[in-house]
Amino acid sequence: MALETRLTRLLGIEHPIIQGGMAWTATWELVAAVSNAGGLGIIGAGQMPTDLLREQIRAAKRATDRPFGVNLMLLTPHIDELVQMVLDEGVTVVTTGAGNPGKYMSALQEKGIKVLPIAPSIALARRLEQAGADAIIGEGMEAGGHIGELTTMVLTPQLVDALSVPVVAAGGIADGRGIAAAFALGAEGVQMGTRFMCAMECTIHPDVKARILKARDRDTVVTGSSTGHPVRVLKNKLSRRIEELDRANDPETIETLGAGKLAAAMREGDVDMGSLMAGQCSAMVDSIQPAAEIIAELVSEAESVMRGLCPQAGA
Ligand code: TUI
Repeated sequence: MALETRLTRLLGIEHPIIQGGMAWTATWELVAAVSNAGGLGIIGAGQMPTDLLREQIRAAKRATDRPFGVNLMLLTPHIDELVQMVLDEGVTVVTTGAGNPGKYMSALQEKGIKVLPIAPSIALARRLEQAGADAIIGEGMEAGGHIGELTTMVLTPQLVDALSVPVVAAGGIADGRGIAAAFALGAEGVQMGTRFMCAMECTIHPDVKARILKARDRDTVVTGSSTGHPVRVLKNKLSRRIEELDRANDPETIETLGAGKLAAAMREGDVDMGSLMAGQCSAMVDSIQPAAEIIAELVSEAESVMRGLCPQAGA
């Protein structure tokens, strides 16, 4: 049984597994490893300077001849410049987060780039489909980083009912059981971030990987709700300080305090005062493995779970 779907055909990939485009985390080394293993690697642009992102794209191209993508974080002040550079360099796929990519859609698609916006709600997903999105990534609030309000379990089937384009489920998926569950809800692919943070090829600081491996079920918290941009992180000194500021309704201090803290965690390993963005499924990640091994394990587990649920279909 192969996990072939409209998504694998749309993107020209072997397995319907997208690696989340996490800022300061998903660099070309991880991206190329995931794409070479038959998934879709995505470079996390975050607030990266344009030249650095260009170098990342070029390095990924040298390391894989398979499709890969870039995630554009739409709150980035120089987003127009990043979009222009991506148009010039050419990638297979752009995913977007933290906003509505409507105004960039036609320019990207005219270059043959598939656009997969991330949507945390049905209304936004409908608008993005209308605007021409090739598929929609529905991200539940189990995910790490900036999140919406709905869980993956309720978001996914509603997106599948509301849309004609393929739906990719994200948030809370860490193993083959999660993939099988997403497929049961009608998704045609999954996006996973946290599991890939513990890939061998992921270049984040080893102390952050260690925190994920150690995490238990209730070790993440959503902070920054008072800013209008809630963010799920592993609990630490910074998250406790931001919780206090949320209670004091002081979004300005949160914005100031939060600046640069994701890079401080992921690049420098500041696990106390850095922003440890990671999903609830941190608790389900328990080893550091090569990306190819993660993908092979995910596919084989998903297939065996699906066969177990529906023995005739697997016969
Ligand atoms: O984008 C993410 N995850 C992220 S972005 C990020 S950087 C950041 N840091 C601090 C504050 C805010 C961002 C860290 N993690 N995931 C995809 C995602 N997109 N989650 C939620 C959304 C989203 C939210 C609102 C997408 C669209 C949207 O639209 C609002 C509108 O314009 O209608």
